[in-house]
Amino acid sequence: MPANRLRDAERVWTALDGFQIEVPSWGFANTGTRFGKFVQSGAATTIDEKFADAAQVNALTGASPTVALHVLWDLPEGVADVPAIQALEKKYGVKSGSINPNLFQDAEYKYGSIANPSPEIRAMALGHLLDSVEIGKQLGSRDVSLWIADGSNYPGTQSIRNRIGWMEEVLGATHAALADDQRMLVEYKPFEPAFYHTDIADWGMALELSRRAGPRAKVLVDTGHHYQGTNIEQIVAWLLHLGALGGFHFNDRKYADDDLTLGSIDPYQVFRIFHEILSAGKDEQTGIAFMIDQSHNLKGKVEAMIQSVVTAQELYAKAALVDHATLAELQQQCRLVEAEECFRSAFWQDVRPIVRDWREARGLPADPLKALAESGYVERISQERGSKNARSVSSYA
Ligand code: PSV
Ligand code: MN
Repeated sequence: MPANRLRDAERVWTALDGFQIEVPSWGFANTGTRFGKFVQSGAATTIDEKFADAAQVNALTGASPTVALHVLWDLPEGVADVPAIQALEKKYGVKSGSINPNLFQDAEYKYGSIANPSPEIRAMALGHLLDSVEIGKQLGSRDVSLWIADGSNYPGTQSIRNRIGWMEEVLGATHAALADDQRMLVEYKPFEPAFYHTDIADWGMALELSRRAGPRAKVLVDTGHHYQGTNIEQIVAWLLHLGALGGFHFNDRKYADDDLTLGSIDPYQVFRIFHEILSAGKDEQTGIAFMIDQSHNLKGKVEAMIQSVVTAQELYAKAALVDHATLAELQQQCRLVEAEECFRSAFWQDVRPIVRDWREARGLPADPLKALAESGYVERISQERGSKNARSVSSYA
């Protein structure tokens, strides 16, 4: 094998050996749009089925050994559900990943949760956050991942500044409850469900609130939570520089928070994000949680999740091919076209043959999607779950 091909293969194999991406339990369940729910006969209807699907994705890709849990949807009884989850981890060989509190569904949160003017409702939200921290402790999962849906719909109807103070109090109290090996991730989103102001609308707000909460609070970047044209990789570079990057929710979008599958619209953007991470120092790279947060409602649940994990692996492999030494020299000398070509050529390289070899060497199927189709898994779950799904039109998760 020519020396440069051997070098590329080594880079890709090392990168893939160190790459894992968490799948969301809710990505296997029926979802829809605000206009209606699209039921799939194979969608997961129970937490057992979500674990089974996550295990299938991991078995075929070797890259998703953890599944993110949403507390109200997956652990409706809270801490009391922990033994059942532990039994599922054993049964299916995948672990619980990030714990996602739910502060957006209950009627009490109509005017906000941790930023609600009512002290009673803020206390209720804090109680749920502390339960989520406890669930994380008992499951041995590192990250409690907070998305705060709070905001308002009309100018002048809420004190934005009072709400900042209330959030600081609750986030500080949540941080104080974390075990030494736990982290708290603060996610931001510019709008939806609130349409005038959102209390944690961008990375600056998430960063400042995390900093004030404590050292184990970090920022979570959901790729769908930015305005059109935002340079997400620049935000990533800043967060890396500040040691404040906790992790990602990957999905893709064309217009807003579309929740389309990872890399489906703009794979170059995912490559650019991975490049920022891989070009950072080893310490800065450690601990970044890669997670998928998408609710594909037209594509088959398990197929789309495998497609997303495979796409992530391929884009990560491409980013690993960037020649950092050459690029740094070209950047330093401002040789713009050569620098861009050096960067771009890694993106355009077809890494799929190398990734296939890596899969086979690790005892995985060379083509995970084909292996899924041949396994008959989707047909089997569609049969087993079909009648339950026909009846489940009214429940979201
Ligand atoms: C909100 O849009 C979000 O990105 C949050 O991460 C939620 O936990 C998730 O989607 C699930 O709906
Ligand atoms: Mn998200």
